[in-house]
Amino acid sequence: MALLGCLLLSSILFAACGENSPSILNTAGPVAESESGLFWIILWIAVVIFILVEGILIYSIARYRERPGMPNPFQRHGNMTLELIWTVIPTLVLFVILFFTIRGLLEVAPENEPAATAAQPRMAVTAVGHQWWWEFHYPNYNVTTADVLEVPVGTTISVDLFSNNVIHSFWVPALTGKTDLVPGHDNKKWFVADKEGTYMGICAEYCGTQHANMRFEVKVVSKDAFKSWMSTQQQAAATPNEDLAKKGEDLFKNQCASCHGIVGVNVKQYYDTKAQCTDAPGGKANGTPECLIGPNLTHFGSRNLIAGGVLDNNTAQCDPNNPNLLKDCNLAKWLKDPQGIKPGNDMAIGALTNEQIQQLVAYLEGLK
Ligand code: HEC
Ligand SMILES: [Cu+2]
Repeated sequence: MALLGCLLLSSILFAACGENSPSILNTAGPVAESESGLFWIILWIAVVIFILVEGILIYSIARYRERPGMPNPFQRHGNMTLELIWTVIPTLVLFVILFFTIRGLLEVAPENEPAATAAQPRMAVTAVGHQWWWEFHYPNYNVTTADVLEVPVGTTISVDLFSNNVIHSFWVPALTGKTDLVPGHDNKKWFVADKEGTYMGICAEYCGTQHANMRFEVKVVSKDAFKSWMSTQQQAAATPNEDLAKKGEDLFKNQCASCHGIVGVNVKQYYDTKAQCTDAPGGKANGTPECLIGPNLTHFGSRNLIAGGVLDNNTAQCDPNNPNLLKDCNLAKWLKDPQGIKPGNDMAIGALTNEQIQQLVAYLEGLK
């Protein structure tokens, strides 16, 4: 039984060791390293204390167990020296942990964001928590995207956290710990990614029924790859030239443009939700072009996730002429039944015919 128990336990432990597992111990940058460092310090202190206390306990049980004819042991109740010792030692241990905790807090605090240098530049991003998906705005480039936060490697990413609905929490286990997005309270955070790769991000504060489907990806690419990605994102949407996609664009204008923006089609430019979509004087109301309720779709075809990661955007399976489009292509599934896939989400639309879905897939997946 013990062996079986150990085997089962180890399988649970090692199950988390995959390359891309979103673990705080699988770090890819200095902020997460500082945080996991604190975890290890506290764990090792606890291990030492555990072995010490359990060791003395087991030793005492064996050495001083009751034997026939033994007298009652000496009673130490009320011994001031002992009482002091076992009050002071834990207090000191807690102060050591407090020291490392405060040091860690200061290391990753917004005030300690590294200054931009040639080797490690800085980039600002606004992360907006919607119900239930993430929007990312790049103020220096005037670009807005959703679900995937693409960033260059070795760059300080300075994140402005904004919500105008409920509290969400931004968490990318491999890169940085959690910070809440509190309506009316402007939280900031920063992180650096040292390694290229794709890291999972999660909303870590319960925000409604689809909270678990409010995921995102941080895609870390080389500085050159980022530049070329960004210059594509800055372009207006591609004008479709084949028939299916053209019909898709018309359909979008008629049925989707009240909630989604596509630059060059129904909006002139990307908008900054945090700056424009507020209750403050001069703020725009929900439903205006500056303040649409759904993700901007200008370059939807270049993204990996659909609707907070509830589905992968499996572009390769989305050839509009595929007779099994509705089985194979996740975008088609989403358009067929957004409420079935993500119940309660804000995309409430009338049923589309299979033909319309085919046209929309042709159009949207072409928006690279
Ligand atoms: C009433 C507003 C509304 C209408 C109308 C609407 N959508 Fe949406 N759409 C949303 C919202 C909100 C989301 C995000 C839902 C979520 O993730 O919780 C969304 C998500 C999406 C996504 C996933 C985008 C991403 O980046 O994850 C696609 C694609 C999409 N909609 C396409 C369409 C198309 C095509 C139409 C027209 C047939 C349409 N939508 C009509 C509100 C709307
Ligand atoms: Cu959330």
